[in-house]
Amino acid sequence: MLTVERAARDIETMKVRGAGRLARHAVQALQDLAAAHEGGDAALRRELRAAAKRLVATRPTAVSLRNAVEEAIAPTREPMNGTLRADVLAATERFIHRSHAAVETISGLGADLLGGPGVVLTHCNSACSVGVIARAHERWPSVKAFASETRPRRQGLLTARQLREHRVPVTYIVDSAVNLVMPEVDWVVVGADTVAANGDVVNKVGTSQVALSAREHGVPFYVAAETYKVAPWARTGRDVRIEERDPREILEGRSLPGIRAFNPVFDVTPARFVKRIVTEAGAVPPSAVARQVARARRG
Ligand code: RI2
Repeated sequence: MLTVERAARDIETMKVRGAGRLARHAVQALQDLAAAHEGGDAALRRELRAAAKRLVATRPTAVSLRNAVEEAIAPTREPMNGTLRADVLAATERFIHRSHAAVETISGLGADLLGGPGVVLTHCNSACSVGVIARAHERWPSVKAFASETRPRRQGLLTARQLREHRVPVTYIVDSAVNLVMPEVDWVVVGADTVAANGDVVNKVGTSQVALSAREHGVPFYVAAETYKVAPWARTGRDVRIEERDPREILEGRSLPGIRAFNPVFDVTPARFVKRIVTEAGAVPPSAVARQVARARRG
């Protein structure tokens, strides 16, 4: 059984990371809580609300986490069909299933968008982006990739390994080599932690620099993200709180007396740098993503 505290720690320490994965991890903990509950609805409602608060606070920027948790505990506000326990079990199961399916759909739609062989660059480690690149490589075996290191946690290594498992030829580069290799790149594909209503994209720090370089070189910049990463309440990326983590992550054991270290985890890529956002509901220009998601949520 995955306890709420254990899931919260896994997410806080980034043992579990990647906006989609951590959303599912949190939802799994809520499902396990409901499954093990032996009391009545009122007690379960209280426990679920407290658990949701704890889980959402772990990674403040990831709207995926907040939206997923809200969906999982929606039956505490609006009863569905059965007992609260049965309703939460159904809601959590539905979210986990739908979020896996969304990655699959996005992989196919993203590959359609690339539309042929070429070189893709990605930043950080996004299941959606890896899916798009792997699917494109299945269709056009000469597809190749660059994975940027992504300091300070070097999630680019995970990306490089995952692409290799899919047999995609991949070149691992340091973040500061992105602009140098951009002339060899045909498309950039990155994931997102949060997408604002105007299409601004909040993703791993450094993403906006990759976008700047892509724009300078005329390389299309695509974002692959499930609809539950869209935050209608954030008018622009400026409305999203950017998580700052312990500066020791960037110092890697060194001490720099008298020097302030600043470790922001995400940055905002303006919508105007983004050519298309690929969700499971289709690929749209960033200005259309909020409407698309509202339509998808209405069913
Ligand atoms: P998927 C990650 O955040 C990265 O910023 C990545 O681009 C984004 O989540 C989306 O990943 P972190 O958890 O959901 O590493 O596409 O801070 O896997």
